Formats: sequence, structure tokens, C-alpha cells
Amino acid sequence: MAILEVLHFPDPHLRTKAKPVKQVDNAIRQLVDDMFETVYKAPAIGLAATQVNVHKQIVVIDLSEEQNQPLCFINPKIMSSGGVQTVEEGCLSIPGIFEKIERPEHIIVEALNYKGESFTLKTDGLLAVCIQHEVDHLVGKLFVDYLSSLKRQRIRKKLFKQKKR
Ligand code: GNR
Ligand code: NI
Repeated sequence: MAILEVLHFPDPHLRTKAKPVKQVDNAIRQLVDDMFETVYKAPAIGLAATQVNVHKQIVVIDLSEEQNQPLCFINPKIMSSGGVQTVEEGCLSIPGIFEKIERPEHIIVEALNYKGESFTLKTDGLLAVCIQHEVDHLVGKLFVDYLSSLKRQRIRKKLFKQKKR
């Protein structure tokens, strides 16, 4: 087990497009375990492999207070979505910044689980937001991309100042 280092915006590696996992083997499961350890330590509710500079389509999520409801999505694909909801989002790669973002309210996602088995999940609310936020990471997209370029520039400057201190 290991805590992994999380990249921070505007690191260009966060813009990399992740590749599908060909086989869910022990090496992938080891990475998933390390990603859970990293997300629990933060603490946060989700993490995409892109954020730890591994460019494979892997997402881990746990919305529970007790950190005992791990969800792992390998090669996730959002098959359909509908409705609209606005949730204040944060991101481990954009520390200290929280912004309201509008996204589809409900989704159907297909993925492989920890065992490499295919599953389909229909969900809404915060879990739907979190899955969309993580799937965005896998294609190099960040929640700040939904904001105006002026706002994004301000956030970039704020993080730069934080880093210097
Ligand atoms: O911990 C996290 N909280 C969060 C809150 C609202 C919407 C999305 C998230 S995901 C974030 C962790 C993270 O950066 N995952 O990529
Ligand atoms: Ni994030």
C-alpha cells in the first residue's frame, strides 16, 4: 500500500487522455488499492488515475462518512444522462477552490469492477456528479474548464501564490 502524489492544476499532465485498461490484473488492483488509500487519507470522495499521473481509465469513489463503501470504475463510460443539477465542487488537484458547477442530474454508467467484471449503474445526485467529475479527469478535463476564462485565470494565480508560501 502507498499514498500517491496528486498533481495540481495547472500541471499539463492533468490534460493527458487516459487509455483503457486491457486486463484487470493484480498490478491494476494494486494501483486501485493505492488510489483508495490516497483518497481516504486526503480525505476526499473520489480520485481518477490521471490525478496521480497514471494515464489509465481508473476511478475510485467512496461517498460514505465511514470510508467503507468503495466503488471502483475501470474503463467507465457514461451511456446516457439527463436533467440538470448544480453542486459545489472541489478537486484534490485544485486545492482550496470550490465552485458551483451545473451538470446532468442522473446518469447510467458502464464499467468494469475490481474483479474485471462488467457492470451498469444508474444513479443521481452527488454520486452522479462525482462520477462525471472523475470521468472528466480521464479525458484531461477539470471542473474549472466549466468556468469563465477570467475565473480560471484568477484560480491559477491564487494557486500559484499558495504554492510560493
Ligand atoms: O473530494 C472531492 N469532492 C468533490 C465534491 C463535489 C464534486 C466532486 C468532488 S470530487 C473531489 C475529489 C477529486 O478531486 N476527485 O477528482
Ligand atoms: Ni478532481
